[in-house]
Amino acid sequence: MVKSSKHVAQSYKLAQAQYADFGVDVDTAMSKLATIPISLHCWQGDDVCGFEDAGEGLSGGIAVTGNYRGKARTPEELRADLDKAISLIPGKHRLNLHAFYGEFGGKKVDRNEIRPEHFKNWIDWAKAKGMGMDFNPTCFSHPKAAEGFTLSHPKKSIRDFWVDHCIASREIGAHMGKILGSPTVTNIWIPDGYKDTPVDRLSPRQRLSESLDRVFAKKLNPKFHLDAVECKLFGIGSESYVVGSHEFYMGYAIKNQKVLCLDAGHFHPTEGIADKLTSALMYVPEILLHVSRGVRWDSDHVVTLDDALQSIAAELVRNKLLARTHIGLDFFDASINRIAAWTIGTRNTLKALLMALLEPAAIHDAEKSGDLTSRLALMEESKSLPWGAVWDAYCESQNVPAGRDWLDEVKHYENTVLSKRI
Ligand code: RNT
Ligand code: ZN
Repeated sequence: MVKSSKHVAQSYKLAQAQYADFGVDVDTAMSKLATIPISLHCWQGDDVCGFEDAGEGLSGGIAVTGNYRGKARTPEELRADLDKAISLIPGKHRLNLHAFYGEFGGKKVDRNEIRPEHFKNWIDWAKAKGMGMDFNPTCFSHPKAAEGFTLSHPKKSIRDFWVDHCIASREIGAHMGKILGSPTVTNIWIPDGYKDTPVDRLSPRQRLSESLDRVFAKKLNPKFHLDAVECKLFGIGSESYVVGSHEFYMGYAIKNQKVLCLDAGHFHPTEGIADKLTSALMYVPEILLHVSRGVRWDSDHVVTLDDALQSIAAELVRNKLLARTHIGLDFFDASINRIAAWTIGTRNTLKALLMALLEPAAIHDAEKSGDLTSRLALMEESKSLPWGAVWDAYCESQNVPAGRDWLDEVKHYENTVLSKRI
């Protein structure tokens, strides 16, 4: 059932008045929301497979489960699926690409040989939409990562290979940023670690630090390119030790003034990343968020509108951190329609930001004046303000479906396009 625009407009009017009562201007919140880009991760569309010929399975302590029909098998299909998702998400966003999604024309191009030309179609696609792009070296799903170590591998020849891959990735990122006129964040995540307890926890970290120094040796213009590093607590097969831990990268990013990537699923199961933002941003220049959802041992479930997500959005807005934060998504689910997964996760991230932008200033005033009773009371009361009506109006103003109407479009696409991919 298509929700009538009339209902959206009526509910919006009432919501506007209710928010005004709280001193909140909903139009200002919507205009601000329209300026926040979310970097959509290409890898939700094909279960983190990529387009190399090698036929290596997914490795590196991450796993995709499910076998939902219609996974993208070619760059063209992946771009078409992204187009569909983008048409259902309000605002102007970015594309986050992994290195093994290059287009190699059927040739064997190893990871250390990738060049900007292998990404031309992606860049052209983004340019035509006025989108920026972000990038990632792919340090997994490769024979030289099969021993579970890459940049910190004890063998120099293997480290060298991954250093070269990361250097090539930075050059590609800088090229994208230059062509698209917006800095590309190239994020390094490596799977390195041990399943069981190591005795030497130090040497791999020393090697990682050295490798990173080599990767970052060449200065790139921050107008076009930024470097990020991503930590993790544990992965599948690296339960006992991960070389690139939080403390490791926090230290490295501070020392070298790199962008620190915080993935919401990369900490202890009950540990949120919201409270880390103001601390980390005192010492690192910028943050990259991997908006994700950990569930038990998996770090990458589709993002729901849960407390963790709302806390992250609230921290960014309340502390005016948006200008120094790059928001990207990182989840992969093959058990549901993949375009729905993108749409749900991205819309939820935007909803959380909208809720934060609609927060009454009176809550801040109460805290400043030491009236902690009012702070709690207003915080709780504001939770039942009609943000959903503002969201629907925002979607309509951005020409995308309001409410659940986007689902009909995904179902239609599934029946007419995805079901034909056998
Ligand atoms: C893995 C990291 C990393 C990957 C992507 C594919 O745990 O979160 O960001 O998900 O690079
Ligand atoms: Zn991540």
